[in-house]
Amino acid sequence: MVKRLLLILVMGFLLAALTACGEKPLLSDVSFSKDRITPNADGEDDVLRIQYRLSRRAYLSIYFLDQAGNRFVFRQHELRAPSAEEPYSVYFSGVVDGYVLPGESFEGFTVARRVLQDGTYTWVVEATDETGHTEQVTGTLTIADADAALPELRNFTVSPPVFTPNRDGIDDRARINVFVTKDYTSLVVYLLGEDGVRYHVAEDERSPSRPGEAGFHTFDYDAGVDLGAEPPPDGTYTVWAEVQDAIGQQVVATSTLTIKDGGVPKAYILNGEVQWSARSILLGETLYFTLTVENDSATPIRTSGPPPGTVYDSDQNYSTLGWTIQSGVFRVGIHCENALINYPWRWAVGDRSVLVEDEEGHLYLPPFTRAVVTGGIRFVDVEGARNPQYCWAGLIHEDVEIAQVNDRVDPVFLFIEVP
Ligand SMILES: [Ca+2]
Ligand SMILES: [Ca+2]
Repeated sequence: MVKRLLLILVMGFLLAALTACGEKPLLSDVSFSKDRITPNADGEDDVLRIQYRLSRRAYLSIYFLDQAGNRFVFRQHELRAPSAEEPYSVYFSGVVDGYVLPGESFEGFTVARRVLQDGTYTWVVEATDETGHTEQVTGTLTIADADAALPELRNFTVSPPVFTPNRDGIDDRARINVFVTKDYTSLVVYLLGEDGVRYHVAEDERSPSRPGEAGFHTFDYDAGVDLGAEPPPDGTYTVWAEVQDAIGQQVVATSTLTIKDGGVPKAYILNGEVQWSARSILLGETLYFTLTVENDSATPIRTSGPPPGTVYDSDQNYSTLGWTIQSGVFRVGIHCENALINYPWRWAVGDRSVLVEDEEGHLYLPPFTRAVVTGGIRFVDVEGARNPQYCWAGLIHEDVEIAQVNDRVDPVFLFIEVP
């Protein structure tokens, strides 16, 4: 008697549950607009539309099973709100999450999105509500003439692995190279920081292959410093290369790049002030100057000799003293109107008491540091027509610029008396 009552109760519950489901299926109106597509970007049968309706909040999956039962994922357990008046609608171009075929292995890149290989598949649209109740609808889809070649990324390299974008002429740029095996619609390279911020890297205009074409592509990265922007903070970044072909296949490759001592150097002659030893000298005498250089940035500024205190003869210059121009180096220079070259007399922006030396022997004025620079020019002849002539100081960023504020600083109207 008790057993029988229980049975009736259980049957009653089952009936109620069935009725509830029958009234309101979780998943309904599922349709694929085509049962065959040819994903090859020729404009014919390249895409189909998938529609479905959800009666309540659910996790939705759409996947494909090949004849052997291998699963290819288009949507994986994604939370969806109940359908409003219109059903959900999504285009499908044959491209699913990346997968690897039997016997296949890729070196140096991974496949993020890949087209289904030609064949017949069972499609499955599946919804699971928050109680764990699952419903699915299935059908058949044929893939034919798929353009299944992958846009492979080969030999993705970043060099040097550590670079110092600070305009000191040493490792200021990183070069990123990659070979793409197929014509593509987009190729992007960016640095990704641990905080999730992306820094885009532009393709070099001198890249051997045109954008969009298979071949060798190069990217030149200065961290923005050339345009005066502060580079990303020092640290190690993941460098991503992402390529996508016309049918939507995506291949990615990663490497790392470390930024060190990055920054925009800013240095000035303090107060734009130069102390000159005289306004009038006898031929054969020396004009001395004293000024202070200030590194007003968080970046060390590089310099080279000769050291402060050096006295030039007026017919000498930095080159004849053996201190040729080096790209990225800051030096104090003196120029007089009669000089034949720009700022012929140059000095390091400090002496050993304030400069620091790196492992390779390069000298730097540390961040937020001042240094007194002195020197002299002994006038051995009066070249040129002008006497008196203007002489002035400058702070030269060699092969980069002489900032306006650092050019023609505090001129002296110098008379050289010829006995
Ligand atoms: Ca097609
Ligand atoms: Ca550098």
